[in-house]
Amino acid sequence: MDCQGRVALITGVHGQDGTYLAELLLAKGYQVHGLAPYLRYGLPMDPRVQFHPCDLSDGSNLHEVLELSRPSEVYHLGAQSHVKLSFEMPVHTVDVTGLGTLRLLEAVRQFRDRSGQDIRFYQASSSEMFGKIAESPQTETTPFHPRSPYACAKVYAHWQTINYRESYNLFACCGILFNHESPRRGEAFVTRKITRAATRIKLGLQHELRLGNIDARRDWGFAGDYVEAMWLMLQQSRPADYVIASGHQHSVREFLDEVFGHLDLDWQRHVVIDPAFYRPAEVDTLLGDASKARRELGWQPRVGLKELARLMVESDLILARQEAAAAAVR
Ligand code: G4F
Repeated sequence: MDCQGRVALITGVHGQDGTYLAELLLAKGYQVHGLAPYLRYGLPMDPRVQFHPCDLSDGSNLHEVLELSRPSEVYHLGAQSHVKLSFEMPVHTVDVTGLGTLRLLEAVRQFRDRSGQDIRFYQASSSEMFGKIAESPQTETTPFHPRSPYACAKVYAHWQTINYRESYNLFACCGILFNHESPRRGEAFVTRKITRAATRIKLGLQHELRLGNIDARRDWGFAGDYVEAMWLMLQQSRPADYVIASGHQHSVREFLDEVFGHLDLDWQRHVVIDPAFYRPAEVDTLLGDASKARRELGWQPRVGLKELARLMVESDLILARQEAAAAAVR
């Protein structure tokens, strides 16, 4: 598809998904605008992305950003996205992740009505909304039972997005994405915490890894595959909501086996279970059924868990070697 000259705006552009999505859209010929709270925050960004500072908990310059960028596609990825942190900062999380979505939806609607611009909206919904699961696997029709301030905020944002579609005929899609990881994943999320620690242990830079509930089960995929699904949703003739998942489930324990095994290490000698990393309410198990996305979008994941763990370990080994070299010259 020729997308030359199309304009996209991405919120949360400095995050894992934001950077992968920006690269995908730039490669397709889009002009990409990015929105995030600070200029230097998060991952390095492609210099072709035109950056606009904007905090979703404020939103007072959203109208200006929309007028300046005039996007035909808005990808709303920005959020306070750490589940454990949301218990410590519930009001901030709900403000950014829940109300921030409403601020953006309303600004997008007003911009569309003022300018007559055809505009499509993607909402980053989350499998955390299923929480205490009502059935397995989870599909687009599985009821929600959120278990954290973060998940409650995502349910609110999800339904607001659907309401803007139904009330104002906004072309708006919710991607209910299950966990998706990569070498760019933040170090506070469990997969990256594990690959960072295991590679540092391998090089003698640390000896211990403190974790919470390692019996939790997740459906993990590769972030690079999942951003393609976001784009595909906005290319359809009708807006709809889709579960995006690998359809395979593993425990944190199994991820430890995979990563430490890859490095010829025994995780049992290094992992310490620390109650500080337990959550007041846990989501024990998540498993997605992405049949609708396969059928209607032609989407399917390419990278499985083994390959994902290998990618992350190899990337973190490079970082650990740099750290070891820097320590040696000190
Ligand atoms: O990697 P996590 O922090 O991801 P979580 O909570 O599943 O949420 C992520 O995926 C969601 C999609 O379903 C996103 F919406 C959300 O924004 C985020 O990206 O934790 C995964 C599991 C949890 O059960 C947690 O209790 O790992 C368990 N865990 C065990 N020890 C740990 C740790 N999690 C973290 N972050 N740190 C630990 O030390």
